[in-house]
Amino acid sequence: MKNGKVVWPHATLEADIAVDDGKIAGIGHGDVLPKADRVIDAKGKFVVPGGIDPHVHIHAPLGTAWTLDDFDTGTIAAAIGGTTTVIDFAFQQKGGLPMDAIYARRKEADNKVVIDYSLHSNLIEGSDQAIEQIPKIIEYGIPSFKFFMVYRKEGLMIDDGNLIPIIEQIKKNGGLAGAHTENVSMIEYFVDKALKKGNTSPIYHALTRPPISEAEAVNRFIYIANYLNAAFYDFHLSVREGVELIRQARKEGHPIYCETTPHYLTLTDEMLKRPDGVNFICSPPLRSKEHIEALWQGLADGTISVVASDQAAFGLVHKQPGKDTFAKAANGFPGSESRVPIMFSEGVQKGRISINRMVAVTSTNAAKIFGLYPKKGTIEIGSDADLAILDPKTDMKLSIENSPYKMDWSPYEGMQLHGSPVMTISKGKVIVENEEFTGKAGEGSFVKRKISEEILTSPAV
Ligand code: DUC
Ligand code: ZN
Ligand code: ZN
Repeated sequence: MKNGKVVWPHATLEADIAVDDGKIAGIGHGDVLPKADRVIDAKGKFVVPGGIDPHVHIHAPLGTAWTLDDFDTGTIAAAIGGTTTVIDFAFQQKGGLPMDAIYARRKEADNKVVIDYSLHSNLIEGSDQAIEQIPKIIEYGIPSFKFFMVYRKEGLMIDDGNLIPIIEQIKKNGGLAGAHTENVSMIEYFVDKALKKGNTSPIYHALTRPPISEAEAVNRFIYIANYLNAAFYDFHLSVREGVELIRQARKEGHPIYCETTPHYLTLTDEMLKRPDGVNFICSPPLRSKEHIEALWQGLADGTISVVASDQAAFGLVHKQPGKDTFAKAANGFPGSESRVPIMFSEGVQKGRISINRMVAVTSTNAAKIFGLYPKKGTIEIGSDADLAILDPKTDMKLSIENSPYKMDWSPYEGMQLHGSPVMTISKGKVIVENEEFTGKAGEGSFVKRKISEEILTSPAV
């Protein structure tokens, strides 16, 4: 690859990149690099590490419904959007063991994924046997965990008392605890009250999960993690107060990390008032402009380390039941394919973050936090040749018309993008070119992860 502007979190350099046997073999200028079978000219374009999307739910049972993608269509969508690694979830079953969920998920994914992938362990019951398995899960190469502080009635919540022995065990074995932070009791109270009054329209989804219900849970998890001297990753942060709490904890030196998503950065709760408002139900809910601005600020100043998609490909069929009452709509949006394009167009091209920061939050930081670095998330000799080429000159409208898989709606319908990925390379092979996917199912692999001591003991990224 020649003539591109190669981007890292701390530098941008015009350079050529040589690839051999799926790895980066050289970075420099043409005459010093080995001759190549194919030379890709990236003049006028950015060459970035392939995106890492550490929060996707491919063909997953969330609530009562299954998301509509599969490990082939789901990872093709990610690849089309410049992403070369995803981290999905292995949901422990009721009465089951977390390792069994991991084996089942691998069976489903291994022959289908088109890019490399990993899993988080999502514990929904902290039984003694489940806690006993934590060292084995980490040893297996899955050192990150997610818990729900909400969804008590659905049987998914881990309560605060149970969190203590779980986090202790994770910390002792070199893992990272993460959570969906919403205050369950407040939300149950507000939802019951709204429904009793007949307040069932979509906007009540947001009104019954006010910012305090998220901020309080972020604060509580930070307290618990700090008390146990443990690291913590907050999934899908959406509120200003949460940004402030995490900024303060990191300033004090605690290893606290968080992610936000493109939908919290670009869509407001006003969407819930539209005739198709029911489609815009997700949890935590979309927020007002004040929160969007705080999230961009947090991204720019280093408080927010990661932008993930929270891909949950629910179609209209899953959203429509919410027309009777917001409580019945499936929670979540498709969008893994739009994550890097939106961050490039809305973030870099609009001057909110630099291209270097974009690389950090869409790739390098996730690689570091979740233990994929330097194999993934950077352009260095010996790293996997996972690359995306971004063209700042392309214009594209996000629409269901050009959706890479069979979705019947897009939360970003009509959003105009200036600049987008035009090529994706996974382990040295071009898998997306001219908007066409050219890879194959099963070419991705499960990647074992190990998180560094630095990440687990200080706010390292
Ligand atoms: N949490 C997620 O991470 N994704 C979709 C729904 C939810 O509650
Ligand atoms: Zn969640
Ligand atoms: Zn999610």
